Amino acid sequence: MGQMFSSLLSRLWGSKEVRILILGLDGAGKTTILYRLQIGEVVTTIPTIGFNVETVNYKNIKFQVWDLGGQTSIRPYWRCYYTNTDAIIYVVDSVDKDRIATSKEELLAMLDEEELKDAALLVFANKQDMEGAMSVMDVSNALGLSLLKERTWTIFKCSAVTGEGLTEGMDWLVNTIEGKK
Ligand SMILES: Nc1nc2c(ncn2[C@@H]2O[C@H](COP(=O)(O)OP(=O)(O)OP(=O)(O)O)[C@@H](O)[C@H]2O)c(=O)[nH]1
Ligand SMILES: [Mg+2]
Repeated sequence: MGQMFSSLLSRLWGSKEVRILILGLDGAGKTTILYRLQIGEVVTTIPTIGFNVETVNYKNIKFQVWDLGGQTSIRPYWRCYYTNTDAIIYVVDSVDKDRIATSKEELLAMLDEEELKDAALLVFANKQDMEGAMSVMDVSNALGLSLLKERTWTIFKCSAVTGEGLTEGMDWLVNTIEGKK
């Protein structure tokens, strides 16, 4: 009853909290994106050992955003955070052609997890401000996104440094989550 009441209240006030995970290889730009979304600025980051968690308010929705470290040794711990995840933001360094295959492997392994079967997937082809960045189409093909079955997904090009593309991605998340309510 209490739960029903609080869910009614949160619907009335539009304060539904949405749980988001930001995943991707180390150096992809996850932490930079998190703080760009939260405070609107480019912060100086250090590699994340463990996680950062912040609340991002966007279009009347409260996003609880978990940014997990992407180093090889830390990736096995991603699964500890999967429960109750509404959406995944998967960040790719579009300049890092050498590791795009690794990024694909990690993405597919993560999407195989039962706990994430209903989570929407937003891919950010990040670092588009840099010379030699793969196009959004190239990143999409390299990750094999078109082969994903029964997954609500999209990909946007973006730059955490210029801010390009981040709003478009967040708008897609809002629409997708509103549609699923
Ligand atoms: N030019 C450019 N640099 C970026 C962009 N996004 C992130 N960076 C830089 O890339 C480096 C790594 O960014 P982080 O946000 O720390 O990467 P991360 O994905 O959190 O890495 P881990 O915490 O190790 O998993 C930093 O030097 C950022 O300033 C971008 O869009 N353009
Ligand atoms: Mg980080």
